Amino acid sequence: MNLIAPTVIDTAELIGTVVAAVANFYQVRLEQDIHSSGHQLLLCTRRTRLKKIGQKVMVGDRVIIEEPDWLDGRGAISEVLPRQTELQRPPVANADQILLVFALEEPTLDPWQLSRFLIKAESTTLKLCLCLNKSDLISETQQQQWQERLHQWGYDPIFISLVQDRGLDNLLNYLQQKITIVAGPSGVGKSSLINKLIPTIDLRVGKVSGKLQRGRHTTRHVELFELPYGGLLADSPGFNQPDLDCQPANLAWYFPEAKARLEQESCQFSDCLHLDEPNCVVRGDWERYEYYRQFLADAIAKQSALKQAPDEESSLKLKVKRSGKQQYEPKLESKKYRRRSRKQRHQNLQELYENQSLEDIYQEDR
Ligand SMILES: Nc1nc2c(ncn2[C@@H]2O[C@H](COP(=O)(O)OP(=O)(O)O)[C@@H](O)[C@H]2O)c(=O)[nH]1
Ligand SMILES: [Mg+2]
Ligand SMILES: [Zn+2]
Repeated sequence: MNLIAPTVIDTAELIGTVVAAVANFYQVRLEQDIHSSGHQLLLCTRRTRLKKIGQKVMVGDRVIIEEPDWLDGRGAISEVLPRQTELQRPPVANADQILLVFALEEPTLDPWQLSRFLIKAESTTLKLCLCLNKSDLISETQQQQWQERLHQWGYDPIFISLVQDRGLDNLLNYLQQKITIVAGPSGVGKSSLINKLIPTIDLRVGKVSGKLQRGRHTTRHVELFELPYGGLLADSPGFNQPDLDCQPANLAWYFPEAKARLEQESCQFSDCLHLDEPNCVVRGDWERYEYYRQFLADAIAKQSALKQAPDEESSLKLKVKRSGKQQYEPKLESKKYRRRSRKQRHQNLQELYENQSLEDIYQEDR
């Protein structure tokens, strides 16, 4: 135990990773072990200088902390170190990979929905790992069929069952020492998986994120959870039907089976969209070619809709509905920056989650 509070600290060297963010508060896990007898986590604000230059702080950012108050576990973020990667949805910096989780049953694995998520994940620069849960609910034969089918798509999924504790060691190998975004539709076992891998946390399991339950615990905020042997996991609930907002010309590259063709040969036209153009090397009898055509139509529609309404872009956002219809919706209006009361500054992050309104949470980052 360190009974004497250190008087001189080289604060320039104090570096940590932001593991949670709510409004103007950031929870930072320190990399150094020197103060582990006191606080490994500091609740931090952002230096005014950073606000002035418009430097945002994201979950996953490595930051420099100044003026640590070891007694209260407080500090101030003075600098954000350069990001290796940056995702907007969910907003996470420095993630290494995406762990895409689907269930084989309950809900039944839907190849179209799975493909939407796969394409979305492929369109980031992050590595992708596909994990299929609830293998206890299907037969060996069915599992093998999925394995072969997905192999044709270009994937080698990890089959797991959380209720039977199957396949988890295999999965852990992928997660250690990495920042991983856990993604997938609701009900597939993402929260159960995180609870299993990190026994000290207790995420709510079995909640379907319907309209009324889209509270900030379940959908809006991102938090990084630390694996017992190193590595961070981000739960990213709340996107059930990812938007395909990629460039139409890039779409084929997000299908591994099409990408393999493009890497071997070229289409006659460099801007080939692989529809009816002559001498196209992508068009063909691969299983997901029809999905490619549908997703391409979505991507083109979305792009031309954005072009038609450039002025509205700032106050409106384009949403693609489940039906495929597009619609502009107003973005959340951000409130003016408000000074926080002393009481509020002394709340901990957990209380803040409970008390903040959505607008407050988003006022800063819009
Ligand atoms: N049969 C079966 N059910 C599971 C398994 N893993 C999770 N579940 C159940 O699936 C439901 C949804 O789990 P949850 O973790 O909330 O999914 P999330 O919405 O993706 O976070 C819960 O009722 C879990 O108990 C599994 O391996 N097998
Ligand atoms: Mg969940
Ligand atoms: Zn082509």
